[in-house]
Amino acid sequence: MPPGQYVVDDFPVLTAGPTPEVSLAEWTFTISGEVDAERRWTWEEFRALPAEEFTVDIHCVTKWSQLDTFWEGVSLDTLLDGVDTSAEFLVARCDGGYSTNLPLEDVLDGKAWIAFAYDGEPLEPEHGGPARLLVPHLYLWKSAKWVRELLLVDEDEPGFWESLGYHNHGDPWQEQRYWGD
Ligand SMILES: Nc1nc2c(c(=O)[nH]1)N[C@H]1C(S)=C(S)[C@@H](COP(=O)(O)O)O[C@H]1N2
Ligand SMILES: [Mo]
Repeated sequence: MPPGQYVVDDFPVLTAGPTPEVSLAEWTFTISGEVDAERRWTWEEFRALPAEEFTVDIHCVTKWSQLDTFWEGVSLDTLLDGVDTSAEFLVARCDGGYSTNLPLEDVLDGKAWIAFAYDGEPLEPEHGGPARLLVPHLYLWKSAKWVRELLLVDEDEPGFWESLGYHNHGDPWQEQRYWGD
C-alpha cells in the first residue's frame, strides 16, 4: 500500500459537478493535437478494438484505496499505436469540462486504459460510464471519467485539479498529493 492510504471495500464516487449524459450514438473518442492525423472512433468502432481485462489497485488522494479492482478496457498502447507525434504530454478532456494532464510515458507500456466495464458490468455513469481513463499507478484524479479526447501537446498544461493545487504528477508511492509535495 502507498503511504497514508487505507483500504475500503466499496467504491466511493468523487465528482466535481453533475454526472454528464451522452448517448452511445453521439459518443466519439478522439486523439488530437500534435498528431500526424487526428484519430476518431465511434462507440462501435471503439468497442471493436482489442480490449483487455485487468485487475489493479486504485488510490484516491483523499486516502482511500481499493485493492484488486477488475476492469475491461482498451489499452492506450492500442489507441496510440501508429500515432506519429512529437508530443511528450497529453491532456485528457471529458464531457462536463473536467481535464487532467499526464506525461505520455505514464500512459504507455501497459500503464493506462480507456475502461468501459467494471466488475464484469458496463461502467456505471457515476464512475465514468460509458468510458473513463484509468491510470492506476497514479492518484485517481488522473483517471478522468467520461473522457472523450486525448489532446497531445508539446508543453505540459495543468488540468482541473492540477490548476487548483493538486500535484502535477500524482504518484501515490511518493505521496505527491498537493503542489509542493
Ligand atoms: N470527469 C471527471 N473525472 C474525474 C473526476 C471528476 O470530477 N470529473 N474526479 C476525479 C477524482 S478526484 C477521483 S478521486 C476519481 C473518482 O472516481 P470514482 O468516482 O469512480 O471513485 O475520478 C476522477 N476523475
Ligand atoms: Mo480524488
